[in-house]
Amino acid sequence: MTSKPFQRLLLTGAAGGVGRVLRDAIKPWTEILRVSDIADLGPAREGEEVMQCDLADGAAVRALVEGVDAVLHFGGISTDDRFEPIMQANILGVYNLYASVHQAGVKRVIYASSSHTVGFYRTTERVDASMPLRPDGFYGVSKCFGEALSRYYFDRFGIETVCLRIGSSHPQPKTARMMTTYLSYRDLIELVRCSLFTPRVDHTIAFGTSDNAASWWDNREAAHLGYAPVDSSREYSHLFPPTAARPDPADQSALYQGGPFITDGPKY
Ligand code: 15L
Repeated sequence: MTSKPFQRLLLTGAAGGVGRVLRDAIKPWTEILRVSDIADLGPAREGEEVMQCDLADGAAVRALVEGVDAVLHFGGISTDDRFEPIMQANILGVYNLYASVHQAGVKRVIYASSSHTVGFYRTTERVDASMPLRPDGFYGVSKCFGEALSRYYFDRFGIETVCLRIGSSHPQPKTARMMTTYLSYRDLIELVRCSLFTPRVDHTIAFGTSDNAASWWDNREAAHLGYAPVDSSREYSHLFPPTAARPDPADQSALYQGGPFITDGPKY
C-alpha cells in the first residue's frame, strides 16, 4: 500500500462553497483529512475527522490545529458584513489560527485571502503583490489583516503561508465582472495543490484566477508556485458578451476592481 504525502491536513470552512469542493479534492493527498466549520458538516466520511468549530473560540481552534501537518484556512465570513461578525470570524479567527499554528509547530498555511484586499484599484490598473493594499470594505480589511499577520509569523518564526487572493470561484461567472475574476474549481484545486506541494514558498501572495481573456492582476511574484491555469471564462462569453459600451462614470462599482463590494458597504 502506498502512503499519501501528508498524514493529517486541516481544512477550515469545509461547509462553504469553495470548502465543499476542496473537501473532496484534497482527500487523496492525506491519510486523514480533518474538516471543520461553524456549520454542521454531517458525518465524517472515510478517512476524515469532523470538528465543528467557532474560529473566535481560541481553545477550540487550539484543539483543531493540534497534530496537523498543514492548514488550509478557508473558514470565516466570505463576503462583506458588519464589523462585529467580521471581527469575530475573520480577525480574531485568523489570530487564533496563527497563535495555534505557532504553538502546535505547524509549518505551512494556505490562507484564503481575497482580491477584495485590493478592490479599490481601478479596472484600468494592473495590480501585483508588492503594491499597497486598497481594501474595499470591512471584509477586505480583515483579509489584509490576515495577510499582515501571516507575514509577521513568517518573518518571526519562518511559518510559511501562501495567501491566495481568490477572484470569483464559482461553477461559472455570474456577472460581466466575473469574466475577469473567474477562477474555475479545477484551477482552484490546482492553485491549492501548488501552494501545498511547492517545496519552499516563504510568504507568497498569489492571485487566483483562471486563464481569462482579461486580467487585472500580475502573478509574477508567485511564479515559483508553478501555477498554470487550464480553464478560462472565455467558454462563458455567450453569457456576458464583450461590449464596446463604456461603464457609466456615475456607477462606481463598474470603475473599481471590487465591483459591487465598493458600494455595498459600510454596513453598520
Ligand atoms: C469574494 O471574496 C467572495 O468570497 C466570493 O463569493 C465572490 O463574491 C468574490 O469575492 C468576488 O469578488 O466575486
